[in-house]
Amino acid sequence: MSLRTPIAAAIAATLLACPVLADGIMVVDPYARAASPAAKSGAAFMTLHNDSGQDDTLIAARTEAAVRVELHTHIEVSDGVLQMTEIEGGIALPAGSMHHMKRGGDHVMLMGLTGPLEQDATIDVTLVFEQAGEVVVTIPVDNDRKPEAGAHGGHGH
Ligand SMILES: [Cu+2]
Repeated sequence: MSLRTPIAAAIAATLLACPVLADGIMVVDPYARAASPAAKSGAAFMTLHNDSGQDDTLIAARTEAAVRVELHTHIEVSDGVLQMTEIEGGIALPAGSMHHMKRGGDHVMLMGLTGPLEQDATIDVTLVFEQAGEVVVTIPVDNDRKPEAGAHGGHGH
């Protein structure tokens, strides 16, 4: 048995258990999922906390798991019909605020997956903030996650 695997797993577990903290930006409870098992696209969801004391904006994201990454939200185009659209100017994070990305709402869109998003694998996603700069988040793949599971549980801030 290789020594490297358990150590890597332990490090990954530590990263997953704790919110990512970089210059007061916290990323809580991130997960990613494919749109469907054969889909070429997927999305990542998380809650962002800005405890940095200054206004910030999530302006972009990228990952090796997808050719193109966009910050999306859903708008209602007609009665009950939702359509995804890119968020112009990024996701604003005023000082002291939190932003909850969730299914049917804002999300990090992964377009042109470079491989299948396999259950319990992780992907590294680089979030680019106007002030805090680049923050790399290790995001577990959870294709089984129900839309609102965990939204009100877990970390309290
Ligand atoms: Cu989208």
